[in-house]
Amino acid sequence: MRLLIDMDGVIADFEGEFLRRWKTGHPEKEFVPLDERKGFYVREQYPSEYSEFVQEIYHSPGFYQNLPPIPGALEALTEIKNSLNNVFLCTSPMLPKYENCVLEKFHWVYEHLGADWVNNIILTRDKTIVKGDILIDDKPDVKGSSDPEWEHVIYDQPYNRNIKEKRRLTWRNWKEVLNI
Ligand code: U2P
Ligand code: MG
Repeated sequence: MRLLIDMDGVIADFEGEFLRRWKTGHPEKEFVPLDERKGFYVREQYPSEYSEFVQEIYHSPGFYQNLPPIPGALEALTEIKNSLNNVFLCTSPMLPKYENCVLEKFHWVYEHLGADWVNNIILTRDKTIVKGDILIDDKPDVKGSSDPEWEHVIYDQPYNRNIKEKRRLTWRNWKEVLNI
């Protein structure tokens, strides 16, 4: 089996880090608690007059590299790699402002998972052309130019709970869901 695993919202806590920085940088402004997040893009849930401030946070140097691992993810990845030959990290770059994101995603993998895993990074805007049996991803709809070969197993997050028709996984129940 070939398993594809997304990074932000699955193994790296994009939302948690965003909210921490938002509260520190803009203590006077309203914020959306994590369990009330709706819709995939954080920018779309904040008032449009805050759009620049929201983007400033995830475009800034150090944001991607300093994302805390999602609890249980690193342990699960180590176990998964011991039982499967084919495991890849499949993540999308922030565009058009890729300057920090692209390099820092590689640093993050090196620092948290080690040099071996850096060999297994797939960085693409179109995950539908990547071959695999399962893609674990927090995005409600992973679209692209092809009909994907993989099954999208959704990584459970408050902003994707409206999706009922896909199998759902967390780092607490992954063994049962994946049957590993
Ligand atoms: O936009 C490129 C990638 O950045 C992450 N992202 C961006 C905005 C946002 O609100 N939330 C978010 O997670 C995603 O990275 P990935 O999950 O593929 O690692 C998005 O694809
Ligand atoms: Mg994601």
